[in-house]
Amino acid sequence: MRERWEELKEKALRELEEARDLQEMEEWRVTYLGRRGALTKILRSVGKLPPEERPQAGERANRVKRELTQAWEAKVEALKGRAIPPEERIDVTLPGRKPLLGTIHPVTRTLWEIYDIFAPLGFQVVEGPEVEWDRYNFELLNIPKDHPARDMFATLYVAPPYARSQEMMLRTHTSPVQIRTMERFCPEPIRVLIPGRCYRYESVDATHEWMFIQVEGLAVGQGITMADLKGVLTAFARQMFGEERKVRFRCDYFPFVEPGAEMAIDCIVCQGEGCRVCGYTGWLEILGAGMVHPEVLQNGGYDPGSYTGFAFGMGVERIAMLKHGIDDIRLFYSNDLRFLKQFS
Ligand code: 2NL
Repeated sequence: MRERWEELKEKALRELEEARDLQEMEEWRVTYLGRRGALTKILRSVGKLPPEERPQAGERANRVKRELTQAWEAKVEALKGRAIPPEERIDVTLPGRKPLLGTIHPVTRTLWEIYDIFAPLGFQVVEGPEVEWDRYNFELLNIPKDHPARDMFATLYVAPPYARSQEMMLRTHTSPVQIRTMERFCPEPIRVLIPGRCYRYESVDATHEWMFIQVEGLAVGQGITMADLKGVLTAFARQMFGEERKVRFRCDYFPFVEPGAEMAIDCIVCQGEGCRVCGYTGWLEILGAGMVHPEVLQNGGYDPGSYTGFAFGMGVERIAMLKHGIDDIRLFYSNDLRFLKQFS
């Protein structure tokens, strides 16, 4: 009996020696000290010994159990506090690795600046589909089929096999969303700002892309006049390009307005003196505008007898280019971080 105890203790301690981590320690504990462990089993057999042997055997058994428990506890403590090998060590004093942060695209940034100017004037942002029906992109905007005004918009049609490919296109401007908004809100007065991607079948160069971001504004209500148009757009030009800006309105043609106008500001580079940027004219054209054509008001559901409105549209890239002295529109869409990071 005595030898059995010693043997068990030796074996247990040898195996304990070999345990390398806390999991192996736990396995060892279950094997020897657990409720179904070797030690428990032997302790139970003490009860079967003749009564005179029991006290001594019991004492011995308890001693071995105590010794093994202490050995186990000591090693668990040691393992917990063990020195971590160099390859597993973490130097908490090292500076952190900088995560790669994206930045806001310069066109988005410019768009947000435009929102910030128009929001206090009561304009809310509305968006709509980029693939449009001929009806919304052209017909309802006073541009009937075979009308020469269609030549203003080199259109990308949605290709066959769509049966009505000539009826469906990538929108050439955001104006179809203006019509959709009028249909939705009529007869309420509206003031909306409509941003989004537009597409044209263009050969790409420093000032033309086949995709660009347009933002249009539209105000419809009773008693709106050209004075409102001029006041709102002058306020915009001065907040965007400097309070000292002069503005110039000249006649222009857009099929969906009458009268139509273009707005220019005195050149922000030469202050109107004449330079390469303004083509030695002293002026920079920044947007097109006009009083909403009565036909278009009607198409949006408003009675042109009692409602009027003004509208305007601009290319956001062009605004960003003027503001930051960027000379090539392609820079916005070529994913060159050296360019993009300058606007963070
Ligand atoms: C430009 C000129 C313009 C509009 C857009 C508009 C929309 C409706 C009715 C009347 Cl639904 N007008 N939009 C009017 C004049 C000019 O954009 O050069 N855009 C880049």
